[in-house]
Amino acid sequence: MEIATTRPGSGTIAPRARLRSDAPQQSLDGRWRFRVSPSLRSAPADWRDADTASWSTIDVPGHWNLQGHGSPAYSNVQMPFPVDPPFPPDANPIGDYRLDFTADTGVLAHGRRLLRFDGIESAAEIWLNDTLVGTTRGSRLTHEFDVSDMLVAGVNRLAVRVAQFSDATYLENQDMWWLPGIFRSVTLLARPDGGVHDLFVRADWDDQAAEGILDVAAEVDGGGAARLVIEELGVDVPLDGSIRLGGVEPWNAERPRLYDVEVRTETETVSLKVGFRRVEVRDARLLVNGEPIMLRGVNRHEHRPRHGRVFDATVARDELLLMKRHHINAVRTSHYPPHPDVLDLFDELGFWVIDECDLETHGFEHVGWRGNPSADPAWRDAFLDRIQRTVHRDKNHTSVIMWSLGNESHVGPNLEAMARWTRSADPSRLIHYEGDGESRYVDVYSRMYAPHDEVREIGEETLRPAPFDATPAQAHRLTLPFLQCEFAHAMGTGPGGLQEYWDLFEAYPRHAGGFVWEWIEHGIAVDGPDGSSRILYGGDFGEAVHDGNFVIDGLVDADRNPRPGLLHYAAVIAPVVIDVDGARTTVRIANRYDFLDLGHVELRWSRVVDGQGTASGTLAVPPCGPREVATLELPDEARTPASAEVADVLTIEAFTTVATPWADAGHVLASGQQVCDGRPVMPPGIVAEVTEDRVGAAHFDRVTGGLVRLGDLEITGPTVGVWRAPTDNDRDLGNDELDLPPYAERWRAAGIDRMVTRLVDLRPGPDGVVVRTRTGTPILDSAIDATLRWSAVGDGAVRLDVELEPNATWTTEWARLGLDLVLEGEPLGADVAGYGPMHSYPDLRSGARFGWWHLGPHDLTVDNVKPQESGSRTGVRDARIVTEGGALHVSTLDHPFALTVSQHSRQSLAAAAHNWELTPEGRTFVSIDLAQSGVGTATCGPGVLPRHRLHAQPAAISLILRHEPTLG
Ligand code: IPT
Repeated sequence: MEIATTRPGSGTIAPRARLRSDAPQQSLDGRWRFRVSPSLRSAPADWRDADTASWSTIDVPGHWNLQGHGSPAYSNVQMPFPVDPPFPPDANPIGDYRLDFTADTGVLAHGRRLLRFDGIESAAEIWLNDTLVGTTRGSRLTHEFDVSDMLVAGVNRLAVRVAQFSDATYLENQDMWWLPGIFRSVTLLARPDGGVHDLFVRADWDDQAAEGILDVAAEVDGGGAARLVIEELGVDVPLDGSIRLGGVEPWNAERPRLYDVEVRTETETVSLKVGFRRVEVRDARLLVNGEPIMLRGVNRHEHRPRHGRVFDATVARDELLLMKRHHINAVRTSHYPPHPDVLDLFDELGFWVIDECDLETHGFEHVGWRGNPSADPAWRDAFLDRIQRTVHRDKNHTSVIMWSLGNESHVGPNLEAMARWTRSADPSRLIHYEGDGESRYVDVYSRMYAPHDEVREIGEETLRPAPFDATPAQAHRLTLPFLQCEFAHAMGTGPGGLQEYWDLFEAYPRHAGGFVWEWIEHGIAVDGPDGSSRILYGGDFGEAVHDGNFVIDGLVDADRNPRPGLLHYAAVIAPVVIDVDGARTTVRIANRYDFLDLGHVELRWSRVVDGQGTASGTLAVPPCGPREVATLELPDEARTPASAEVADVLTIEAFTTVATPWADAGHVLASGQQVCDGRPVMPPGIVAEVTEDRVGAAHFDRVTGGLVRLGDLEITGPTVGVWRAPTDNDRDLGNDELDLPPYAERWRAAGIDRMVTRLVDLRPGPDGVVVRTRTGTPILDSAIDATLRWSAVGDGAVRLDVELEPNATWTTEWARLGLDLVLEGEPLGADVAGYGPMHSYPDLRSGARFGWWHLGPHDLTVDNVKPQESGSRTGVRDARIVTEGGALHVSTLDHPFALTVSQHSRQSLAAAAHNWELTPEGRTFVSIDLAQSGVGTATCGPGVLPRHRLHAQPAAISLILRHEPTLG
């Protein structure tokens, strides 16, 4: 087997469209015989005819290292073996696959038969009945072979030898698990004489004439004639050139109107679903059907925690429905064409798609791009073969608006050759490649992780006259729309700064949106010793080279449960924006659909005072076309003053009045609020017993000055805290502050993770106790002075007035400024009047609404695969925290606070590498934060924006605390 060439695979027929046909076909998926050898040299020579009785069996499609043969390995940019192209390492698992099968009579009835492989990682040699069929390169690309002369009636023997690594690995260094094997389907196809071998359907839309233009180029075996049939439109004509169709509707991602089209020859009928649409660039804007569009996108990898990249139709459909429910309208198929059926779903459900070629030579970055295949003529055919397979397979899909040449492959003539070929083969779509640094041979200006300021500058530059000394390349770029093919790295707690990006995308006509990196976390699930499922990441399988948890960076977890980041993103990209004026007189509705009016939307308003609904109603939305704004009067009941203690909240929700394939009618698209802070009522004052260690219900430790008990609830603290358990983003650099270490390191160096408190004094007075402390960092002289005035109020409650004052020596920004309390018993939940239900931080809060939220024990924090800070609720005015030991009620008398209630201490979170390493601590860790830093998206992209950073500053708050009895 040859696995160190620079060439494409061999023996295949020319790539062609994926067609749904009535010709017979036979799936060869199922249980195959399988054996793995540690290297090519040690792999037995007799593999094609050896007795397989001693071999094991394996699922095809599947990855062998997820089926008990070896283990998965994860690396991002780094190559897992020496960069020595085109050679793979000697230690290179070789999988031998064997299947004896009887061909169906239907398949045998036709003279021509093809054998199709939809995906084999990374290189295969295929034999049928001891005859070499051919070889494959391009793991996520379809290869078809003509086996007409090899297939026999009776038993056929198919033998496939697969190398985990090969020359192809240098072109497939995507950021994902190395998962070898035949992981997509294997199919035998009968090809009728005179059948439809290939089709290229171009369904254009003429916006001026409001007509579709259908151009179908067919390659009929034997050159015979074909008919074009569109029953719905009464079309039944000989297939010949293009036809204009009046009375059709265009396709767009918001209204994905498809027509059933058939192409019939005497011997075969192929059926397609076709949508009419035109993609173009005009005045540096991205237009579809003449209208500018906004890509509200995600990068989608194919991943399932126990099956890797093996497709499952139900999972894929559910996942796209989940995207639609969260307003995602665009997918970049990072970084390879997905399973072919996913394209059908994109067409049907409505997504703008950047279909990306299976190409990434990122590993060469580590050697300064020395020897990069993109620039080496020896690899040229391999590059062209990859894009040709991509374009041909998917060329009939309406949803595909751009072809992407690949990801992170630097520069070189081979990429330019791909672009040239693509442009000539399919001028109806745009070409994308982020790595074309000057946008010379692409149709869109694409960047990844450009910081906000740069996004603003890129938007500005098309609003000014082009500089007189612009080079031709610069002048060309100024005519292009801008998108971020990757932005907002959804790793851990984050991504912060989404709203700030989106405001810029909306502000500049050139901007066409972007794609969050990434949709899904690629955790691999295994059974732990106790039988429960554990999610693993890079390094957990003993890899010598790996990139740790960098593969856990999704808006949904590996099982596709939404992370808070998805909920915030959904609010940022919501198709309707609702603003209520402060006086509650009017509400302003902005339609952010690109094509739909708001005829399918109604508004529901509701008024909640201190948690009790007081009035509600619905409002019809006046006519409001795409990108238009409407203003509505609010009814009197929405605004009459009420006396609230906590808050008086008016919420307006936009909901759908019709069902869609992804949501029932009543689906909430957006909400807006107007929150009036209440006037807290002080419990009646009492004369409480005050001693050095007691103020009413509060019992103090005379040594520390902290609480030991509130009523019957054991409680310690408050201590002053400015640290958080570093998030993934805190541990990383951020592309805007390369001269500073990551926050986690700065915090560690400043010692804020180990602050020490000294009691300055504890003085009983006539109505309470004043405790003064100084909390300082070890090693250094930075400190925060706290004055805590405790007084007893009625109903067993205590009042706490806090003043915090940092000294002048602080140089480190803080994660937060708060009061930390530890309660006895594991947390059981919390009732919170504040912003929720999901967690929020200053730069990650678009989806949070003020409400009276009940949080169960699992809602309090986020079960991140790698533990870190999470779970803050901002704008809290009142909260009841319930633990096994009792309940603590906290409410503010002035400013709202941010509340974090955790089952684990920050030290435990920071020390654990996986969520399953954490053990119950028997306590509940509560933080009442007076200020917080944002979270940023520094794992890739900008860190915390200056306006969301927290510099040392004084703060004060007045709180009421009380122990409340719990039932049972
Ligand atoms: C960027 C990659 O394109 C993507 O595949 C992924 O690795 C992402 O980063 C990080 O998760 S490349 C990066 C060096 C900007």
